[in-house]
Amino acid sequence: MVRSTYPDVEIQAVSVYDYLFGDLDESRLDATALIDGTSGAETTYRQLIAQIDLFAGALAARGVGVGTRVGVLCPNIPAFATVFHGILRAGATATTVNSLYTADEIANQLTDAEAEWLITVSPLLAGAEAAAAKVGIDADHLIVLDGAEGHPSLRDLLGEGRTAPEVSFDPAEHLAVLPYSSGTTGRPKGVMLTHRNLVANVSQCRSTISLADGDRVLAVLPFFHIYGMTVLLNFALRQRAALVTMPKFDLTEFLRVVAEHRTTWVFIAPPIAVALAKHPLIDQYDLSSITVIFSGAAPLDGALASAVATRLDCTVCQGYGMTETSPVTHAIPAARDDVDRSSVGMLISNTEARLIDPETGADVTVPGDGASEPGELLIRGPQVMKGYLNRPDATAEMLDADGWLHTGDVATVTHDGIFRIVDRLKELIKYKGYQVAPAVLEAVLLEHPSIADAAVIGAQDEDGQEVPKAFVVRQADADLDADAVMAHVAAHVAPHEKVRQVEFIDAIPKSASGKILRKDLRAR
Ligand code: AYL
Repeated sequence: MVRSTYPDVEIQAVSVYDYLFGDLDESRLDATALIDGTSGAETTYRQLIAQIDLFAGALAARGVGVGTRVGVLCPNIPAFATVFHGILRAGATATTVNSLYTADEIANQLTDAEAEWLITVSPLLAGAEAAAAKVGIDADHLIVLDGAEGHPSLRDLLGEGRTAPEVSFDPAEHLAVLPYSSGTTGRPKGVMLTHRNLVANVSQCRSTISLADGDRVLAVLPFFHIYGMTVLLNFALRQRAALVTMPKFDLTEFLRVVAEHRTTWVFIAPPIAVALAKHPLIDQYDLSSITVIFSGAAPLDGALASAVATRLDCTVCQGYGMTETSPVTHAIPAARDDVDRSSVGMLISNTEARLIDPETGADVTVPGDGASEPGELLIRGPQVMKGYLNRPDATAEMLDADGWLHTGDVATVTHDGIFRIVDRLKELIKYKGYQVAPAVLEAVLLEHPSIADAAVIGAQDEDGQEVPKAFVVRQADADLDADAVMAHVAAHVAPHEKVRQVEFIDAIPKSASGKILRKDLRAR
């Protein structure tokens, strides 16, 4: 077993709202909390808290409280913070939805999470309305923040001038959020994260990641995903930094926003690092404000990390974790120049890890010198989820009786506690840091009349980034080419889930019990 080398921090038994804003220093109230990167509009901490309270009050007046689940389908805009923290402040649970999802995917999540409300913005209204209709959410339960005929708007709700309700719950048990993750296998499942999980992960980040007040943080990674939710919306705000929001990634706009708002920390996923290392546009902008680029959600190549660090003259760090761990478990401390940037750094505070042989379950030996043999990474700590919603079997597969979470990732560890992720046992694919569940794509492929069988795995593109690849068995005499396969999938899934490579094959290799042998496909 490996324990974090950081001293343990106290995890306060309070709600997310109380932890983030309960003891906000008078001197910080008028500091900037949020900047809309598109319009430049600023929100101070005082304004943000007032809006959160008003929003929570308006929700409570409509019966939203402990036990209510609220879907949030919204890009990164400052109002996301009001909505998200307002929902939690009212005692309700937020289920954040990928804003790229199709109407069917939105509806699936809302149904599974038993959401009774949906909050969105007018550009996403068509999908939101279709999903709401499917799920039985009425127009008055579909809040459109910037306003739409027949729906409550943010201005309407804040304008009611209500005060936040008194709510009481046990932070260690009560669900703050239900983000979706496919975990090691199958379709997306609701990840039950309590107030304590989220408070813990922010507390752990605070003691190990050096972002501080006065920092200006680029918030381009989506708040609906656990990375943006915890690291930006919770951790950066708890540090009293300013978040500069961007609703989507576009390289030119990204560079303009960094240069204009002089952001100091930029959180990214690896594909943005590829652009920062290679794209000619980079030289046309003043990016000298950047001190740290922090990458997570998928493997970052070491040579790519150095190329970015040299070109932008900044520190590049990497973190690791998963939705099921709120998410952060490992990070490279910005000040540690000696830690290899292709590693994921060390365990953050209050966190323990084991590496086990996936076949035998035996612990891998941690050597006195050099690096260990690879083993499946197991994690234990206060950030580990309560389980998957309504799925005791899937929960039991991932979380054992002693509280160890089986990540499905393969890692090594050095004698001084530096971890490296070297492989993935689970079927999950990461495309641009987003989750893609092979099971979802395989079901879509099998709906095509000319496809007899199919399997999807992760393959690499020319930049070394992971992309979904389909192996397809055609029906006898079927006239089907790769473009037709890709077009069929694209018509049924969100853009990040598209199949990007196709190989035709005679038969999908399967075990005696009918399980797809993904290892054999990867070996081809
Ligand atoms: P999910 N290197 C390799 N693989 C990674 C890394 C990394 N740095 N980070 C995440 N993964 C993979 O739920 C790994 O397979 O959460 C892991 O099981 O969308 C899976 O992605 C989890 O995917 C941070 C910043 C964590 C971001 C995150 C990412 C959370 C992604 C800590 O400081």
